[in-house]
Amino acid sequence: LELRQDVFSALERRQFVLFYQPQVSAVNGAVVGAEALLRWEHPRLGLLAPDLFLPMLEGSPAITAVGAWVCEEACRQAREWELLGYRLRMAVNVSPRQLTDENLPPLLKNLVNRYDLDPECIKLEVTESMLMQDIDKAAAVLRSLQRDGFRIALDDFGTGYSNLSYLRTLPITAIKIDRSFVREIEQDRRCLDIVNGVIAFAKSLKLDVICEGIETELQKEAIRSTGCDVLQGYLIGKPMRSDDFRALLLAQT
Ligand code: G
Ligand code: G
Ligand code: MN
Ligand code: NA
Repeated sequence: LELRQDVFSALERRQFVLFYQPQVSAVNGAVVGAEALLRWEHPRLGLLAPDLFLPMLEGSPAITAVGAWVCEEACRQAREWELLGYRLRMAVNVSPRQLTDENLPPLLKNLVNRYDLDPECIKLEVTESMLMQDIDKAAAVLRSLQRDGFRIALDDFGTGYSNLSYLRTLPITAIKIDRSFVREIEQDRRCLDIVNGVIAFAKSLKLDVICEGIETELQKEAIRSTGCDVLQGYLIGKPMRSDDFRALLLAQT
């Protein structure tokens, strides 16, 4: 209850922060991207994950302001890394409300111009359930983003209905295989079979594939054997503060 009151002033109090989780090449382990993940530094309760507060904002106009802040902060950070010599792909999660907001494409276009970024470096992560809420509006927003050169990933792939028609009709450039397939990969042979199958059809559609939720070496090796391009998970790196992410970049050889 108290959270619900505080969350509406968190933005102006500058209590939101983005954490970044590394995404690495499955071939050579180089950091190729980051997923921006929102956190709320609550003055008394400490660091709060988005599941605790984003649902309270969704459905209110405040979600638009928070979403815009996330986009700007992610672009600012991508530019900072570029100036350090690292051209990374920045993945940004969008909310259902943003995905049907016709102002999202111009907002992002303005940001990449302002921060002198290639729109190819920004990847919006959307889920199937978001697309389903208002497919016509979402499709229009995605097509506009595609025209501007942004990339779009289908997050949590393999959960939900996995309606493959979205891959044909929408400008999706990547899929993120859901971590539920990775979690059981050592115990359940079918998980590996499914991942292999998804990779094969994703490649034939010329989609990039990211596997998330990799927590153990065995999972990593199993996923690498499938030919997946990019790996993400606690084994590779937990979501971290910008300072720690920079240290990770600088420690690479
Ligand atoms: O970071 P964590 O694993 O706690 O994220 C929990 C959920 O919140 C995930 O589904 C993630 O996609 C979502 N999420 C994280 N950051 C953002 C954000 O900036 N905007 C939106 N809309 N969702 C986010
Ligand atoms: O729904 P989405 O894929 O955007 O969720 C991202 C969330 O997944 C983040 O909150 C992040 O903290 C979490 N996450 C990232 N890597 C791992 C992992 O290896 N294991 C688990 N259990 N969660 C992870
Ligand atoms: Mn995501
Ligand atoms: Na996901």
